[in-house]
Amino acid sequence: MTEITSAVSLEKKDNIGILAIDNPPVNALGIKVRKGLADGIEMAEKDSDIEAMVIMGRGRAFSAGADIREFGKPMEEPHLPDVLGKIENCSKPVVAAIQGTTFGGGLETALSCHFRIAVKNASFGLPEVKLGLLPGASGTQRLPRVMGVEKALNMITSGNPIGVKEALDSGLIDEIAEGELEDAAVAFAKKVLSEKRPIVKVSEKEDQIAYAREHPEIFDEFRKKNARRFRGFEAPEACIKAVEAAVNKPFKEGVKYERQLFAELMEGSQSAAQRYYFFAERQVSKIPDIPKDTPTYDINKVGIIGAGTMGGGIAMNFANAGIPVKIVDQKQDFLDRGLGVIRDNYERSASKGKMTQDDVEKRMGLITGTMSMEDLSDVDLVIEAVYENIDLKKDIFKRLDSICKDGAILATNTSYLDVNEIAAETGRPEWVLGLHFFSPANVMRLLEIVRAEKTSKEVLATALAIARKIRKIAAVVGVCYGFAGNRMFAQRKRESERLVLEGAPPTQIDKVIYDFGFPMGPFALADLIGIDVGWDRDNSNSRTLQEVLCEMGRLGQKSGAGYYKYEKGSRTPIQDPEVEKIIADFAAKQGIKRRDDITDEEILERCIYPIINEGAKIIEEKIAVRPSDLDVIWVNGYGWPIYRGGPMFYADLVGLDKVLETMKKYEAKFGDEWKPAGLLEKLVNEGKKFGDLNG
Ligand code: T1G
Repeated sequence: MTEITSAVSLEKKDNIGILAIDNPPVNALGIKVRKGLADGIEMAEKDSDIEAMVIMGRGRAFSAGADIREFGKPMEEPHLPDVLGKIENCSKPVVAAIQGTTFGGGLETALSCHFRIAVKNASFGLPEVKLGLLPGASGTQRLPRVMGVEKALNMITSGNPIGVKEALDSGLIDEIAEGELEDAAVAFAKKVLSEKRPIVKVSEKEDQIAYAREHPEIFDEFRKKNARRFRGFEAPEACIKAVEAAVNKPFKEGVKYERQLFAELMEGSQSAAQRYYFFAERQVSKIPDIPKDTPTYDINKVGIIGAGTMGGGIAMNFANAGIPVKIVDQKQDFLDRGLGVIRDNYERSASKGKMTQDDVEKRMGLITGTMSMEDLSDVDLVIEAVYENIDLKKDIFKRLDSICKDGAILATNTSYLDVNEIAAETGRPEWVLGLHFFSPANVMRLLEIVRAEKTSKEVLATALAIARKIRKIAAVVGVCYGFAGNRMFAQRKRESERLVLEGAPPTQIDKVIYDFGFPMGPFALADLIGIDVGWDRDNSNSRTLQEVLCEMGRLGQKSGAGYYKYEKGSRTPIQDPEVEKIIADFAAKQGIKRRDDITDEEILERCIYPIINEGAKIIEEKIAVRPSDLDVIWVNGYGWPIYRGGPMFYADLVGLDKVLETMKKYEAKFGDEWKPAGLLEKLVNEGKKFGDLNG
C-alpha cells in the first residue's frame, strides 16, 4: 500500500487500484484528501498493472463533503472541481465504492466516477443548501444527468439525503453491494473490465435532461410549489438556476455558472450565518466542566406527571425512542383524554405515511396511564409537567422524593419557576434539574436543560445523553426567571405590546417581524397560542390589554377572534378594525399618547435589539455557556431565521457599536429597561464581538 498523503492511500488488488480516503471523523475533503485523490489518479494512469480503479472511504463515511472549516479562508489547490475532472477523465474505469454518509462534495466525487456501487447503510445527500450554498463541484450539473431534473431539484434544494434503494431506483448507483464493500467493489471493477463496459462520463449523459429541455416550465412550477419553504433564503433559487444551466448550457459552461453562483453565495451573509449555525449546533452540547467521559445513568423507564398537552407531547418523545413511559394524572378522564390526543397524533402521522400502523401500536404500547404516583417507584426519570404553580410543583417533588427509588432523576418542565426552590423540597437536590420542552413537545427539537445549583455532573451528563436519544437539541441554562429563551422572548413581547398601544397596528408589527424571517409576527403568534395563556380569569379586571381582550372572549384563533379575526374553520388572520378600536380605547384609558409615525425600522429595532441585550446579560450572568448557545435556542425554539444565524450572530453582523448606540437611544426615551448590558459595553470598548466568546 502506498501512502499518497496522510489522508489517501493507493493499494493494488490484482489489476485493480484502490484509492482509500482516511480522514476521520467523516472523510471531509480537505487539502490532504484532494491532493491525495488527484495524485492517486495520476499514479494509477501511469501504472500499467492497474486496469481499473476503486475510490472508497475508510470508517463510517465515504465522505461528508468539503471541509467546512476551510471555508472563508483561501482554498488551497487542487480545488475539488479540478480533482473531480481528473477522476472523470481517467482513461481507466473508476468505481465509487460507497458506505455510510456520502454528502456534498463526497457525492460529487462519486458522481465524477464512471460507476457507483453502495452497501445498504449508504446515504446520499447534497446538504450544501443547508449551509446557504449550492453543490460547488459540479453536483448541480451531474446529478440531473443521472436522476433527471425533478428528483435532482428536490434533492439539491432540500438538502435531505436519500437511501440506497432510492439511489438504485433513480439511477444514482449501478448496484447495491452485498458483503464486504471492498471485495464487492474489486469484483465489480473486474466485471466492468471483463464485460468491456464503456466508461460512463456523467458529464456527457444527456438522456435524463432531455425532458426538461422540452419542458422549461417545470422550473417555474417548482419555484411556485416551494415558494413558502424557500421564503427569505437565497441559496435555493441559486440551486434552481444552476440546475436550469445544466439543461440549457453545455456542461463546461454550466460548471462555470455554478462556480459563479457558489462564489456569490459564499460571500453572502446568509451562508456565513448558516455555516456558523452548523458548528453552533454541535458546540451547544459541550459543557466546559462536563467532560465527554462523565459517567451517566441508564434511563430505561420514564414517568411523566400530567397528561395535558405538554405531558402527552413529552411522553411521545420517549415512546418514539422505544422507552416505556407511565403518565400520571389525577382523574381517569384526564388520562383518557391525554392518551387519546397521543393516539390521534400518531394516527395523523401514519395517515401522512410518516409511520406504519404497526409503529403506532408499538409506540402506544409503550405509554401507560395511571392515577397513582406510587406507580413511579421503579422509573429512572420523572418529568413533572403540571401547570405553572410553584406550590403544586413543590408538593409533587416532595411526594416524588418519598416514592421514587434512589438514583431516580427528578425533572421539572417548568418554563419560568425556580428549579432550586423545587429541588430544595427533596432530600436529593443533586438528582433534580429542569427539562424545559417547547410546545408542541413532540415536534419542537429544542430542549433547555436547566442546571440547578446542586444538580450533579453525572445527572447533567445523563440529561444531555437522554436529550440526544430523544433527538432533541439541548442547551444547558441556569436558573433565572425564564432561563434563556423565554427571558429573551419577554423583551420582544414587552416592546411589541407597547408598540401596539402607541399606535402601530398589529398588522404592521407582524409584517416587520415576518419579513425579517420569522414564521409569523408576535400578534399572529399570540392568536395561535391563545391570548388567554397565563390569564388569571378569576381576578381579571381590564387592567391590561390581555385582560380586556380575554374578558371580551377574544382569545385568538380558538375563539375566532383575537388580535385578528378568523373565518369559521380558517386559521388565516384577517385585519380587524374592531380590535384596533379596542386597543385605541384601552391606550386612551391608560393615558398613552398614540402616534401614526411609527416606522418599520423603529419596530424592528425595538423588537430585536432588546433580545440581543438580554442575551448579553444572560451570558454575563453565566446563565448560558456561550452566545452561540442562545442562537441555537432562538433558531430552534422561536423560529429565528437560520439564514440570519441567531440574535447574537446577527448583532455581530449589524455591529455591536450600532446595537449599543440604539440601546442608548431608546434608554434616553424609555428608561432603564433599555439600559445596555455591561457585556455589550465591554465588547464594544474592546472592539470585540459575541463570536469571540464562543470558544
Ligand atoms: N467539514 C468539517 N467538519 C465536519 C464536516 C464537514 N463537512 N461534517 C462534520 N464535521 C465534523 C463535525 O463538526 C463534528 O466535529 C464531527 O465531524 C462529527 O460530526 C464542494 C461545498 C456527516 C451527517 O454539509 O451533516 O461539500 O464536533 O457531530 O451527527 O459542493 O456531520 O466532533 O469536532 O455532525 O454523526 C457539505 C455536514 C459540505 C455535511 C455526521 N456537507 N455534516 O453527523 O456527527 S459543503 C455537509 C453533517 C460541500 C461541495 C460543498 C454531519 C454528518 P466535532 P457530527 P453526526
